[in-house]
Amino acid sequence: MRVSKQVVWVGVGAAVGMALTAPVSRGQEADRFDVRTHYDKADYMVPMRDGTRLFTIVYTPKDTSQTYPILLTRTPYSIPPYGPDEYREVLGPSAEFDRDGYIFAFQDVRGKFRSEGEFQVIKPLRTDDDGVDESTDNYDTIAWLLEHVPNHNGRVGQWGISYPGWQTVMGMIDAHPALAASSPQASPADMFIGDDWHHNGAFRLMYAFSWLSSNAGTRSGPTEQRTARFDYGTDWGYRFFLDAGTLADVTERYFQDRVPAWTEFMAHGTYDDYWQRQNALLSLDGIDHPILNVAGWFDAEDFYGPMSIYYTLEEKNPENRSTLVVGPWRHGGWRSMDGDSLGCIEFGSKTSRDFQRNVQYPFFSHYLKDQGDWRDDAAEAIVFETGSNVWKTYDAW
Ligand code: PG9
Repeated sequence: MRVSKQVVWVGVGAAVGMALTAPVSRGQEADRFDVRTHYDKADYMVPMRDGTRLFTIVYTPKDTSQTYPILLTRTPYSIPPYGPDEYREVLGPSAEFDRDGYIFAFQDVRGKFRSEGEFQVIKPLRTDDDGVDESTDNYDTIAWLLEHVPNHNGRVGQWGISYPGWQTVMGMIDAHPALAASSPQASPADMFIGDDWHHNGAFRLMYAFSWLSSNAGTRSGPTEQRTARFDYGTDWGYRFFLDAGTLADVTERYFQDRVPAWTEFMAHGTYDDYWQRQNALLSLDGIDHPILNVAGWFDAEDFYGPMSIYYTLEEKNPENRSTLVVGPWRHGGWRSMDGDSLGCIEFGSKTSRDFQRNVQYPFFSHYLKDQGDWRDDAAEAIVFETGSNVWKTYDAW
């Protein structure tokens, strides 16, 4: 890690110049405004180049006196509420975006929930020009939205936490030219080396077991229903896994051949071609739009991912604007928690709100709307220092 100048980042409003999977934090509740009053909701089956149609919900501002950028999130975790008259409580990465006015697009990725097709966990990029992958699905979705959703300003931003963060990275590769700003947050980069399933090659049975059993089973067709969480039959997780037996026993008892990714994992116990083809770091060349990379110091799932993505972007695209943010958060905590404490450790301020208001929101405002305090020469790294409990900015990292 190379650090040059350090500057203590002061305060709210001094803008330095995530999961969808997670509920919004208490701090955001206070800021809520009525989405239904200000936005219309529509859903579409968006065709991909191979004919597969992906279910997409778009919220558009009722005020059509101006144009708006599109903010896209693509996820395998569903995009409820599905009913035409039911609305999300918060549309953007934080409530500031809703008030400001964006076109918000949410999509079930290929093979998940109401989308057609087959889901493949961390699908490798295509090897032939005629193939499809998550990068082409991102591209085709943006192209379709620009053509069919009225009143946009021609610019698209994308963000997501964890798997949707990885989708954001896929969108950055061979990006649609209208993609003007991306924020991958806690994205995995390499599932054998440092993220989710393995840490330095050691298989994380507990995590793979729980994630795959809820998210990766085969399905009979599109659905709005989530898979019920696996019932461990005990709240003593350690005992459960002690008793689970060998990996062959786990396969026999719990998975059989119902979860393709589990079967594949069992067949690939080393860092072979199967895993190497999933390594996003190998494909991060030619990225030429601004990127905001977000990581949490205490993220036990995907800390390697955002850090290695940042380092690789810097190495392969030295001229491109790529900013690193690291806060005192667990996985996705910058959206699901206030960030003023973790366990018994206090951080002295609501660090998630600091990030949402002073970094994330100005970043997108600048690149998608030409508004706000963010500057093209913003700090290279915006990092929370635990212990002294201050945000610091660095012009090199
Ligand atoms: N860390 C989760 C994940 C990402 C990618 C693949 C599988 C799991 C997540 O929180 O989305």
